[in-house]
Amino acid sequence: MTKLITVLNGPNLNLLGKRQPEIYGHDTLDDVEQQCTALAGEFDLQVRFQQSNHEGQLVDWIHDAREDSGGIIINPGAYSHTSIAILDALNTFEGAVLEVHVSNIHQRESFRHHSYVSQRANGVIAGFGIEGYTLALRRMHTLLNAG
Ligand code: CA2
Repeated sequence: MTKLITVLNGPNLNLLGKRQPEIYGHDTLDDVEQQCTALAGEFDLQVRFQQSNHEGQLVDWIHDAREDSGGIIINPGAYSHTSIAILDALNTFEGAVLEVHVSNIHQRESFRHHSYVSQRANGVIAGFGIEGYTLALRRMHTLLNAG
């Protein structure tokens, strides 16, 4: 059966490719979704790609993923560094969680060095640009086929 992977993006990531290309590159979130959808097809996976600027919406989508998804790939944006609510929600999810950051958060301001989500994540990718999403999807494929 085709497994569903939920790909979540947090605040301001809808602006990817439209502002600050020196940090986040030129590709848009639509480009990311297309790349993930194409790769998922090769792996017989399906992706549900969602972005919100609202913390509670991301929590609700994590709850939805509890019902139907084998894994979550999440770029929580700035909520990585602040949100215990998103961490708590992810802690209720039984599948694999992979955290993606487009930029290298460890090379940036010190307030970006800590991520609450990393405490739950099975793996973290940072600083690989948007390629991080497809790398995470490859890793998800490996994890789902390991058990
Ligand atoms: O590097 C990442 O992916 C981040 O999660 C992006 C967040 C930032 O708060 C995290 O520390 C690291 C910010 C997303 C803002 O995205 C924009 C994209 C283009 C233009 C402006 C903002």
